[in-house]
Amino acid sequence: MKAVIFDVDGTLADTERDGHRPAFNQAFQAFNLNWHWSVELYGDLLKVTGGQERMHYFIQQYPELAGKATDGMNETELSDFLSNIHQTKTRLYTDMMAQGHIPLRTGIERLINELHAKGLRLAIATTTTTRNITALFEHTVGLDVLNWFEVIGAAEQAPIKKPAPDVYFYVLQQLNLSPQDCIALEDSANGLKAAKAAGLTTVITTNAYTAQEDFSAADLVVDHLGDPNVPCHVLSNQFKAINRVDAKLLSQLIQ
Ligand code: XBP
Ligand code: MG
Repeated sequence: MKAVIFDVDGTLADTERDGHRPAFNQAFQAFNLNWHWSVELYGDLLKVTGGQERMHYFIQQYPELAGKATDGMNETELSDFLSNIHQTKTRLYTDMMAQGHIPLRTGIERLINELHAKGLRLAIATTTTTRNITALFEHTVGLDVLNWFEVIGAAEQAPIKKPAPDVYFYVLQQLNLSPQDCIALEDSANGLKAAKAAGLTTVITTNAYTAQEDFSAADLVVDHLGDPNVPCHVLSNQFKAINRVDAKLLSQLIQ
């Protein structure tokens, strides 16, 4: 194992329900839209990765909730409108991160520190925007830790989002490594599809939104990575006895 590639939303931190979702809702208000994404509705909207793509899906899939606000717009006008909302949403989201209410998930800081100490290479492969990654690190473990990540593949680098493998292809190319030398950490079926389509061994940490998804293609499924006093639970069939996911276990999965 030469590198570990981390997904962001849902994997590094539970950012969706109490981060992205309320930021979207506040942005809708700022644009005088009476759109509101409930916790439950957001679970369905998460089928689509990428904030702008998710708003497109909402308008198409839930016309009774979306109302007439975008009626009469052509494709370009609609994309510009959603892009403006999304910029506001990103600002609101980063402001929210600055309040520091969203911690990293169990075991993330421990594993990042261990991998870095062992000289393993670190990368990020996400569909979210770079500013959101910076905000998450800045207000949790700090930007020094973000600097340990050699490659950051985000929305700007891979406009075709997961489940497409593009962002993983970008990261592998930048690392100049083959997928056999790397492992991906993901939390969702879309993330798993993307990582697998790029040929990567993949560990899934489930969360409330993704726990029921199909992870049969994953190499290991756990509820979280585990910490010394907080053992993880293995949800797939192998390695039942482990308490935490560490560098040794990750390299065993690759072999
Ligand atoms: C998760 C996503 C993102 C976020 C919202 O990305 O699909 O769209 O929900 O962020 P990942 P943006 O799990 O790959 O990190 O609004 O910036 O898209
Ligand atoms: Mg994710």
